[in-house]
Amino acid sequence: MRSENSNSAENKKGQQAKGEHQNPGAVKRIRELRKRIPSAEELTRKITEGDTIALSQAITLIESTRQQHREIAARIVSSCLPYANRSVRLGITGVPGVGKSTFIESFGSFLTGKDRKVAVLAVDPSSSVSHGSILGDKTRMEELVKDPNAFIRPSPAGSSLGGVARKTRETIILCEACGFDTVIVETVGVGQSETAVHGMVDFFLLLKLSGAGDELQGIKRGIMEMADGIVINKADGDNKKKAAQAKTEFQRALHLYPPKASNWAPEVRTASALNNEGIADIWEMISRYLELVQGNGYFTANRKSQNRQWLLQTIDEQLKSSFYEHPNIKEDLKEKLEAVENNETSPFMAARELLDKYRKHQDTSSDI
Ligand SMILES: Nc1nc2c(ncn2[C@@H]2O[C@H](COP(=O)(O)OP(=O)(O)OP(=O)(O)O)[C@@H](O)[C@H]2O)c(=O)[nH]1
Ligand SMILES: [Mg+2]
Repeated sequence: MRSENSNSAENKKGQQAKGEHQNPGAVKRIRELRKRIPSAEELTRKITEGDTIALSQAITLIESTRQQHREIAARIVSSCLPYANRSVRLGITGVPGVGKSTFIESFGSFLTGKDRKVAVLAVDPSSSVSHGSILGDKTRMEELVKDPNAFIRPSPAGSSLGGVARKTRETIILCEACGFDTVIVETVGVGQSETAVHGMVDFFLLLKLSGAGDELQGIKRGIMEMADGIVINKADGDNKKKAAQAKTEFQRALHLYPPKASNWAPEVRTASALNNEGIADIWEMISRYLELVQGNGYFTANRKSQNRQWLLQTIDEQLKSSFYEHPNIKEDLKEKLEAVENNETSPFMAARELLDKYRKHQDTSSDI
């Protein structure tokens, strides 16, 4: 991985710092230079030339909470759009410990071995404090982290899944514009994040373990329905036989689901991410899927529909935050919540009054 810790940038800073003691005039210039954010045009140009340091810088702008940064980021994403979309986007999910990181290490290395350029991103709002498990376990992605054809970025921080998903979607566009033709988006298989990731990828892969006994118990129906492929991981040693049984069970269960709009019948595979077994077989399955959906038009239709969803979700998110973060609303909302608690007003009336007030503020501010 070339870009996350920009050593060369650190070195430059170090060199600049030495110069600071020699010339007070230079100090100011250097400080200003440090503060200077490259322009949207400069970053876009560098990204489209395959510069992963510029890619990292732009992603940092996407993730920034500062309005000024977000504006630049929005311009970069827009101008990168024409260069994006020429990739395969894969979602990978599974419960903690199933072997996602180990799998991505094997699978990612397999793909870079096939001359593909692989970006690994994550959607994991729960881990925003620890900054994502994806890089917490660098040891599990030892090879991929060093691979010049791989780019790994931990999950962006954020309190809302919507915010995290938006940042990851924008990051996908930038990675593609930078020349990454395979984007892997990882998410832990708990909560709503799978749905968010499913909504931004072409192929959704579910990693499973062969447990003791009933494999299908405890698996959320929704996730099974979303999966285009299921991999029973850790099919090694004593586990091999159980994994083969689980494969049969899952394959049978998948037949019970209604056919997918893509016309693809999801398949089950066994693998050992740790021993690098079954990896080529999984890529073969994904390649066949891509061939099918690129041929029948689903690939494009699905991406179009995802873009529409992206727009609608963005509007949802922005409307909500503009309302809840409005200084005039915040106080009133507190009062109304209390009034509603005490049955002094109905939630419907309270909502109407708050929304009316919000609209009035919007009208007056747009008049200015
Ligand atoms: N035997 C065996 N162990 C594996 C395999 N894949 C992963 N493991 C082990 O399972 C443990 C968890 O693997 P991870 O790759 O960290 O799992 P993860 O899904 O990324 O876990 P989280 O990041 O916590 O969500 C590690 O000790 C791995 O070495 C496999 O194919 N076979
Ligand atoms: Mg992991």
